[in-house]
Amino acid sequence: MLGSPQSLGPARSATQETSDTHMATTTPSPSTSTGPVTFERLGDVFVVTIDNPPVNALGVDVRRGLVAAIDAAEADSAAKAVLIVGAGRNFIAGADIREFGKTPQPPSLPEVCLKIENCTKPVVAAIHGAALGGGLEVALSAHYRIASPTAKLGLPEVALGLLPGSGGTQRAPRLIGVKPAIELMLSGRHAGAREALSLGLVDRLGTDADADADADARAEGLAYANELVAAKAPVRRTREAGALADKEASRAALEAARADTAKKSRGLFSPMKIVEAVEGALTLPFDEGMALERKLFLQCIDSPQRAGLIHAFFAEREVLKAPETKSASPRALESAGIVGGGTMGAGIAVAMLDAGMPVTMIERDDTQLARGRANVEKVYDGLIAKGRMTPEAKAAVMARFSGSTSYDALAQVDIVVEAVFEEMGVKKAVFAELDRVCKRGAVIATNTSYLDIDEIAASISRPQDVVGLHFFSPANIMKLLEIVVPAKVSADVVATGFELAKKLKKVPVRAGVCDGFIGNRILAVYRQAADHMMEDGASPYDIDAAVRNFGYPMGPFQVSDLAGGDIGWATRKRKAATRDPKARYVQVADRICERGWFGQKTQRGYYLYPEGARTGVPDPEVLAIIDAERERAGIKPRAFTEEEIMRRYMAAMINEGANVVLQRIALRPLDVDVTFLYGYGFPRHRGGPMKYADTVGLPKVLADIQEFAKEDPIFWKPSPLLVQLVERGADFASLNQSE
Ligand code: 3H9
Repeated sequence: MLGSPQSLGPARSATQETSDTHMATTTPSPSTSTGPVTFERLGDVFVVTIDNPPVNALGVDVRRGLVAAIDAAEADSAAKAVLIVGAGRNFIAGADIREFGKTPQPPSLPEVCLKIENCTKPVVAAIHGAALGGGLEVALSAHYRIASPTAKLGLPEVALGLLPGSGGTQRAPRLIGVKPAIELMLSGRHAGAREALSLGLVDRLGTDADADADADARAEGLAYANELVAAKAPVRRTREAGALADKEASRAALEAARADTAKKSRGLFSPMKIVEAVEGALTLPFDEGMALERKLFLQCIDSPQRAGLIHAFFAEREVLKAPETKSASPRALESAGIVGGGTMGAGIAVAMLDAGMPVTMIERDDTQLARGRANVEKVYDGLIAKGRMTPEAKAAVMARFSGSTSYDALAQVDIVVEAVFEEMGVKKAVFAELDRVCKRGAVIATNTSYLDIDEIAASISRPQDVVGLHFFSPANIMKLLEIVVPAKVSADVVATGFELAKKLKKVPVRAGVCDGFIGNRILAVYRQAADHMMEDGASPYDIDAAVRNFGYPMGPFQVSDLAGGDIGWATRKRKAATRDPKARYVQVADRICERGWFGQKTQRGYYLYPEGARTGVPDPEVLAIIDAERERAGIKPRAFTEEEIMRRYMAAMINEGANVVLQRIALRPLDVDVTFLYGYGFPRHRGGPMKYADTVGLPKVLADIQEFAKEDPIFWKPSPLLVQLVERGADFASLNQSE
C-alpha cells in the first residue's frame, strides 16, 4: 500500500526537529517507499521518484502515490520545491494502457495533474527517456521542466485512438502555441529534447545521458530545483501560460489543422476529436476546456477503434515472445549472404545493408550478378534522386556489398538467405551448394513463399540450421517477416530469425510450415471469396471500393494489378492438377491473363493504366469478359451491397485464420492479426482480422458462414475452432496468452 499521511510521520518530525537550523535544508529526510512512488526530502527539495517498471506507466498506484507525494510535499515545511523523476530508463511512458476499458479507479490522471499544478511550491519535472502521453502531461503540470539530451517527448495518444486526456489538449497549446501543439498531437510523433527546448516544451537541457540516465536526470533536476529555490523562482502554472495570446494566429492554425485532418484522417475517429478539444483551449476558460477534453476523451475510450489500436499495440509486442525466443539465444549475426539478385533478393540485400551488415550476393553468372547489383543500386539511386541520400552515403553502403558467382564466397557468413526461383528442384540445388560451403553453425534460410521447407531442409545434411524467412515485397520497405519454423530446426536458429528481424527493424511473426504459411494461405481463401462475388454480380471496382472503405489502402484487384497478374496465374497453373474438381473455380483472371494483361506493368489488368498511370481506371472490356464468364457459368448476376461484400470477404479471412490457429500454423490469433496489419494493409484501427471478428462477435461470423454454406458448402466450411469457440461462448482473445 501507499504511504498514508501517517506513515510520513518520521519524515515530518525529522524536518520539524531541525526546521530553524541550517541543517534543515541539507539533512535528507528518510524516504517513504511504500509503493511505486517514493519520496524523500534532500535539503530544500522534496524528491518524488516514480518506479513502476517496465516504463513507469501511470497505473492507479502511481496516481495515488503522486497525490500522496504532493500532499506530503505541501505538509513538509522544509521543502521549498518538488522534483519529480522517473526511475529506470524512462520518465513516464504515459497512462497505463492496460487499464483502458476497465472500471476507472480514482484518482483520475487529470485530477493528479491538477494537484501537481496547484502545488504551492515550485514543481520541477526532470525528464529522461520517454515522457509520452500522460507522462508529458504530468511534466506539463509541473512548473519547470528539464530534459536530458536523449529524452523523447510526445503526445502519441492518437496512435491508440485517443486524445491527450490529462490536460494535454489544454496545456500544450497554452505553453507552445496551437500550431506545434496540435501537430504533435495529430502526428503522435516523439520530439527530441533539443526540439522540445526550441518549442518551449521544456525550459532547459541537461548535459549528459548515458547508461545511468535516471541518476543523471535526478542529479541535474536536483541542481535545477536548488537553483530555482535560491532564485526564489515562483510557482508558474502552465494553464496561465500565454502562447494563445495571438488569437488570430491561433485560430488560423486550428482551422488549418482541421482542414488537413478532414482530408487525411480517413475513417479515424480521434484526430477530429483532438481538433475539437484544442478548439476548447482557444475558446473556453481552462476548467471548461478540461471538461470538454474529458468528454471527448471518454468518447474515444468507448470507440472500437481505441480497442483495435490498443490490441495492435500489445499484439506487435506479444509476437516477439515466441517459445524459441524464450528458450534459446540467437547465433552470431554479423554478416550475410543472399542467393539471387532478383527483386526479392536485392530488396533483402538492401534491408541488410541498411542495418549495417556486410552482404555477399551470389548469382549464376556475371550478367545476372551485374543485374543483381544494379537492382540494389537502383534503390539507393532512387533515394539520391529524392534528396534522401547523398552519393557519398551510397558509396559507403555499397562498400559493404560484394558479389560473386561462386558459392565459396559464402564460406564465412553467419546467415544466408536464398531468394531464387520458386521451384523445388532449383531450391534444392542451391541448398546442396550451401550445405557444401557454409561454415558450421551458419543459419541457412529460404525466402520461399509457398514451398515445403521441411522438404528443403531434409535435402541437406544439416536440417537443424534451416529456417524460412519470408520477406514481403519490396523487402527493404515492408515490415512483416514471417519466420517459418520447420520440424527439425533448432531453437537458436529460430531465435536468430527474430534477432535478424530486430536488426532489420521488421515485425517478426512465427509461422508453421504449410502452403502459404499464415498470410498467403489466408489470402488465397478470401481472394477466392472476392472472385466468387465478382462472378456473382459485384464488379472488381465495387469490391475494391468496399475494401477501401473498410480501411484498406487498396482493394484485392488493385493489389493483383500492382503485384502482376502473371504471378497468381503461374500459381493457379501449378495447382490446377491438385484442385478439387467439384470446387468452384472462377476463370475471369485466367481470361485476363491470357490477353497478356498483367496489371500496371502491362498498362492494363483489371484496370486500365493509360500511359503508365499508377492509379487505374475501370475497363469496360474487363466488365465484358466478366459478363461472358457469368454467362458461360450460367450465373445470373445480382447486386451486392458494400456491407455484404465485406461480410463475405471478412468471413472467409476469419474462417481461414481460425484454421491456421487450429493447426498451429499461427501460435495465437494475435499472430494472424499482426501478419495482416504489417503484410497486407489491414486497417490498424480494426486491430487485425481476428480482433475484428471478436468485435463483430463470433456467433455472428459463424452464422454468416453457415448461411453462405447453403450456396457453396465446399468453399464455406466453418472452421472447427470457430465452432468450438462459439459453443464455449469464448472469443479469439481468450487464445492470445503467450505460451
Ligand atoms: C495516455 O497517456 C492517455 C492520457 O493522455 C490520458 C489518460 C487519462 N502502459 O515498447 P516496449 C509495456 S495513453 C502499459 O517493448 P521500448 C509494453 O507493453 C499512453 N504498458 O519498450 C511492454 O510490455 P511487455 C500514451 C506499457 O523500450 C513494456 O512496457 N503513451 C505502456 O521499446 C516495454 O515496452 C504511449 O502511447 C503503457 N503506456 O519502448 C507510449 N507502454 O514487456 C507507449 C509500454 O510485457 N509506449 N508498455 O511486452 C511506447 O511507445 C514504448 O513502450 C516506449 C518504450 C517508447 C515507452
